[in-house]
Amino acid sequence: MPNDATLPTAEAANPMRRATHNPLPRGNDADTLALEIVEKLTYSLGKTTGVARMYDWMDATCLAVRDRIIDHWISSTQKVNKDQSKRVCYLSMEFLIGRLLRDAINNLGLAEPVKQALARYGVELDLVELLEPDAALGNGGLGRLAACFMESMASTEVPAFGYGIRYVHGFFRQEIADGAQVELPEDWLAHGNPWEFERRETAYEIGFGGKVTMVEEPGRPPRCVWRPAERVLAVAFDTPIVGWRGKHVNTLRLWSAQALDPILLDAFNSGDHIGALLESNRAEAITRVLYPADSHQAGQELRLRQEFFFSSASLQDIVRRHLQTYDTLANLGDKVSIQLNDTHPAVSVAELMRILVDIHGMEWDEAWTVTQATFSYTNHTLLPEALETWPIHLFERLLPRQMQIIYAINADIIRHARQDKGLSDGEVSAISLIDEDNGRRVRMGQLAFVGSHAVNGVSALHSDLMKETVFHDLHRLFPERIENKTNGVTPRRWLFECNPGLCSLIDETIGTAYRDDLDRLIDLDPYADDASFRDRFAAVKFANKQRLAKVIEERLATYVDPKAIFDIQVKRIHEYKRQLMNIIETVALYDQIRSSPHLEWTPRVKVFAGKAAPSYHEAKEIIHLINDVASVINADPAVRNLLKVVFIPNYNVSLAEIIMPAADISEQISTAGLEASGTGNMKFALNGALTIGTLDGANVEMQDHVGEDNMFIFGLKADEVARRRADGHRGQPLIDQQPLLRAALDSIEGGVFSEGEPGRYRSLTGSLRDRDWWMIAADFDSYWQTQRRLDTLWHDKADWNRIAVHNTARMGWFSSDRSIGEYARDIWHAGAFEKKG
Ligand code: 26V
Repeated sequence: MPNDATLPTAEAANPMRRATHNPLPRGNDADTLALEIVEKLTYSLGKTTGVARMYDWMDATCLAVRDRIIDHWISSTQKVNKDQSKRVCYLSMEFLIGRLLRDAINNLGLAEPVKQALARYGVELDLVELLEPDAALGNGGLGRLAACFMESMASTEVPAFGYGIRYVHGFFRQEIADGAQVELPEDWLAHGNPWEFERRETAYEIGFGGKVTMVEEPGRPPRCVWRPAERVLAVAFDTPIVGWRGKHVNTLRLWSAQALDPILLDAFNSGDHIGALLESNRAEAITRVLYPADSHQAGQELRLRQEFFFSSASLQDIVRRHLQTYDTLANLGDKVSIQLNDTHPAVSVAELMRILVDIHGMEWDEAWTVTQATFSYTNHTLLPEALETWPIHLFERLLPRQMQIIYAINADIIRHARQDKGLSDGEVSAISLIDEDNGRRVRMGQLAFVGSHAVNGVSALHSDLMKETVFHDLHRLFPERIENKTNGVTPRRWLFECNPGLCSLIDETIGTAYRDDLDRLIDLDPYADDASFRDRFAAVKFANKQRLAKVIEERLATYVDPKAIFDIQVKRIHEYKRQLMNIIETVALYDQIRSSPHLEWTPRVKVFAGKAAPSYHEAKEIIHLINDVASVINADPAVRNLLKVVFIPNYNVSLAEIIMPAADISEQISTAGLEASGTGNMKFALNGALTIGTLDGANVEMQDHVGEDNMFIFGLKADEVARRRADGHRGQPLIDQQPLLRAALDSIEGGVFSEGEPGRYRSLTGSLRDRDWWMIAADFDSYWQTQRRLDTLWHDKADWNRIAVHNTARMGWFSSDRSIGEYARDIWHAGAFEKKG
């Protein structure tokens, strides 16, 4: 098998080369950087400054900055190796990293000199940065969290590897045509990727299908051997992730699929030019596209192949590296922590057992102890439709040995449940790894749970609900296992980089200590009562709104007034997130403005952005409705710019960086109990937006930190939602009692926003009248009232800005450095919390 264990290294060939890396000291001044960038332009890209295009400057800048990261990368790796430090391996199907240049420049403290260096050639750094493709290797919150965590692990010096998939096509590009979403392929690798290093020597064979046989050899206990029918190669591509102040650099290792034989030469030579490439196409298909599914199960064979592909490659890599240092796998859990980011890598539990037992001959019980010590699992959703299960027949056909192992694990768990804990049949079937009721399926959540020593939710409420709902019975069996780790966001990207104006103001006011410890933002809190500070804070917000208004003008040819309230909801489009409630409230407001034009209305701009999974019909209808409402309202002179509605297409990390600092109101209005955490809520509040939201996910803890008076909470609580649903809640009786809501629905159904096709939104409004599963009719009135409270508050600028300042000042706890610190302390025992010796 071609991997770097079998190839001679430079060190082996010549021991003199073992010398530790002593990078040349490089000046951090503009002169040196200008020289280095031009050197890259010349010798790596083959261009002179005279003919270089903006793209070339972008590549050259990335490469010059990358060299400096590499210096830190090598020294970080050498230090971790020398100290034999415990490593965290973060396995995630998604890493929504976005652009990396600004992150790198800022974390290395090179923003000014790089800017000046480029300016010498008449090149603007801000424009260069815009040319970097936005790496969209994720759907939404789960993938972005993985990216924030990678940055925070580097910043807090937790030795870590991120393991995932190098999708050729990331999350689709969204356009809006006639109001509807159109999905187009995304092509982030089209011009190459300056950040990655292909490691052709780090490649592993991944098997699929085939048979399992028992092999009996003299003097050895019988063992199972899996002979896959099909094998593909997983090749590593490494991207360095540099932490704050360049202290530490970790690796994001993404796997790319290749055929073992790139071409079937015999077939080609006999004239079958297409057939000769079939095998390599089939292999490469595994890492070709990211599944655009969020909160519903993608039940495709290719998806299971992706999951196993990256899980197996990562485990083979982890085990091989471990054995380079230790002669046993018994201590794997002391030296490696593998975090399963949701259930997508859960098959790793069975695959590690196979590697330990079948390949390395470990006893089953010991292997199980090692496996549990090594893994931990984070759950990111309670939505039943998102909980992964796979049909047994598919699993068995694709992964026959892993299926046997799952049966064996299941037998052990069930025996323990019956014998030691006295569980009844009903309780046993609830914890079983096999769902017998829906055509026999493997439950990946259950597998991840039993294979881990720690299982966590991502906000306090969500972790509690996990114990009561999906993992109710497993929690009773293993009452110590579930804990909470509330999410966080990296302040580097979500404050320092995206809001330089605010950071300058904070630096001047309280100094720069908060840049190393976000809790120190609290020093800003007293300035909420300082009128001149508030004015400067508001001026920064205004400038950020002007910047967003410009983007809206450029992309949508719609003018929005930065003096109006910017009321923003950006996130994946999903019924539980209730963009529908927001747009219905907008319609009701529109009706009111038209019927009482003489009243003093507060000007508002409603901003929406987000993608809908291509197969999620209702979510796409919601996008269509938002765009239809926008066309009518924005064209109506009767509203006199008091109300504008915009849907900005193609929401991604880079757009979020412009939007977050520009919000006055952050909409976090999910049906209570359904948003596991939310992280956009944190980004907005950190940048001084006021949150209107339900007591859901991390909103609950945000309220604890910023204070009840500084958040605008409305609506049913999680337990009330559950009770109403159980009582057979219906929308129509509530709609009948709410004239504003009734009128808004009537106008949507009457075709006001879909001229000539009044039935266009019948199914959306119909389900609201009927089952109202998402509690829109139930929460509408309190949502409306709370919005009007915000209208009133807007007129008292001192009050509004005081609250905004409190939000920024009190959000320090939501740094992902704090989250990572808790994982490192309570689950991984790594980094500063490693137990040595
Ligand atoms: C994702 C995928 C992606 C690929 C296809 C199949 C599939 C099925 C289910 C899911 C679940 C996505 C779960 C998710 O993104 N959860 C979000 O995680 C955030 C980070 O913890 C959290 O802030 C959000 O509240 C939660 O919705």
